[in-house]
Amino acid sequence: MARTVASEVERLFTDSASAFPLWEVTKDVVDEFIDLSLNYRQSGHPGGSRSKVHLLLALMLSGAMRWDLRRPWRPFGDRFILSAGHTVPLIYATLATLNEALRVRHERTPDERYAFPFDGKFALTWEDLLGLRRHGGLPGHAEMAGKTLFLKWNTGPSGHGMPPTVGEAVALKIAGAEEVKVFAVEGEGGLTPGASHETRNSAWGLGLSNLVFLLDWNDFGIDVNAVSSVVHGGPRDWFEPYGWRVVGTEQGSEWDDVTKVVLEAARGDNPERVPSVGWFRTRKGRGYLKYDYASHGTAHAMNSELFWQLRKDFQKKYGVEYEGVDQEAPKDGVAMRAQARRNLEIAASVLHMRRDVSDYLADRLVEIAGTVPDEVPTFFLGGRAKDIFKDERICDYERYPEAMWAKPGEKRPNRAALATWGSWVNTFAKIRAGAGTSATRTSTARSCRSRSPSSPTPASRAASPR
Ligand SMILES: Cc1ncc(C[n+]2csc(CCOP(=O)(O)OP(=O)(O)O)c2C)c(N)n1
Ligand SMILES: [Mg+2]
Repeated sequence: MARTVASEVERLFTDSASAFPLWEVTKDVVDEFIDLSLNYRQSGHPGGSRSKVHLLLALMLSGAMRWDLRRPWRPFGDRFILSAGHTVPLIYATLATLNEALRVRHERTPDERYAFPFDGKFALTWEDLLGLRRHGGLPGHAEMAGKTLFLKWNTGPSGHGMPPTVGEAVALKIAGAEEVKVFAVEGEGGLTPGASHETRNSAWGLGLSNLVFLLDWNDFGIDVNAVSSVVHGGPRDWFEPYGWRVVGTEQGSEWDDVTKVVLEAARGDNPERVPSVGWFRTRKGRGYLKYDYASHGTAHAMNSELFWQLRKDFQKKYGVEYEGVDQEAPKDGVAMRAQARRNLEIAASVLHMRRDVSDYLADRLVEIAGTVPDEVPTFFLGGRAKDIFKDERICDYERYPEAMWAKPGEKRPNRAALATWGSWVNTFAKIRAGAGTSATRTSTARSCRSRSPSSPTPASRAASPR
C-alpha cells in the first residue's frame, strides 16, 4: 500500500519535472498579470500574491489537486480555499493565464475539450483584470461567485478562512467522499488568530485526512516587524504538536522543492489519516523590487520607474514591447484604461507566441480534469434520510417535548438549550431514518431558520426567563 502511494507521488513528480521550463514561463505571465492589474488599479496586495505563485502552480499542474478549470462546479472536484483572501490577485492572474492558454488552444484546434462552457460566462480572462476592485468587477478579497467559482469560500479577514476548511472536509468525509480533498492556502500571519488553533485541533480530532494546508511562510504580515520577531516558532512548532503531518522546504520558490512538498502533502503516505500541511519558505514580494512588509498592500506608483524596470525584464526575456515604457501614465481615464488593456494583451501574447507553453497547459489541464471522478461509490447523501428536512415536526417548536423547555424563572445557559435541542433532533432523526443522518445536522438548523425566521428557538426561550 505504502509503495503504491509513494509511486504515485514519484510518478507525478517525474511528469512535472519535465515541464518545469514551461511552468517558469507560466509563472512569468502570472507575475505580469498581477503587476499590470495592480498598476492600473493602484490597489491590491502584490507581496503575498507573488510569493505564492510557485506553490499554486505546482498544486494546479502537478496532479496533486484534481480539479477542472472549465467546470469548477463538479461535485467531486477537490476544493480550494484561499484563506489568505487578500492575495486574491494571485488567483485572478493565474486563472487568466490558464484560461488564455485554453483559449489559444481552442482557436487553433476547435475541439470541444478546450472550449469554455456557457460561452465563457464563468471563465475569468485577462480582460477581466481591468475590472479589479472596480464596481461590478473583481472584488478586492476572495469571493466564490461568477468567474471565481474555483474559490470555495469567501475570505478576507485574516485567518478566518481556516474554520470553513474543516467544515468542508468533514462534510465530505461524513458523506462518504473522503477522497475529495480540501486545499487551503494560508500565510504565517494568518495563523495568529485564535480560530487557527481551533481549526488545527478540530481537524485532527475529526481525522480529516482529506484536509491539506499549504503555508506561505514569508515571515511578514502587514507590519514592519518580521512575524518571527513577535511570534515564537516555525511551521513544525505550529503544526506537529497538533498531530498534523508536516512537510516543507526552505526553497519555497524553486520548482523542484515546491513540487515535491505539494505532492507529498497532498498525496503522500498518510497511515495515521491525519490532516497535512506543506510549508514553503518564500520571500514576500518575490521579484517585485520591494519586499517583506513594504510589498504587502501597496503596488508601485502608477507607471513609476520600478514598475517599468520589471516590465523591461519581461520584454527582454520574451521579445515583446509594452506601450508607454518609461513614460508617465496617461492623464485621461480613457487613455489610461486603453494603455492598461493593451499592456495586458501584450503580456498575454506570450502564450500565443509560445505554442509549446499554451499547448502544454491546455492539454495538462484537460488531462487533470479527467482525473476528477464523476461518481464516488462510497458517497451517500440522502438514502433513507433524504426526506428528513421535509418533516415539519423538526421545526414545529410548539410540539417539542415539554422537557425540552426551561421553566419560567429558571436560569440556564444557551449551551444547555443547544445541547437539549441537539440531542432531541439527533434522536428524532435516528429513530425516523436510522443511521447516516448525522451529516445533515447543520442543514437541519438552517432549514428551520429559513422556514420560521421569527419563531423563538429553545435557546432563546431558555435564556430569557419569563
Ligand atoms: C481580521 C483581520 N485583521 C487584519 C486584517 C488586515 N490584514 C490583511 S492581511 C494581514 C496579514 C497577513 O499576513 P500573512 O497571513 O502572512 O499574509 P501574506 O504574507 O501571505 O500576504 C492583515 C493583518 C485582516 N484582513 N483581517
Ligand atoms: Mg506572511
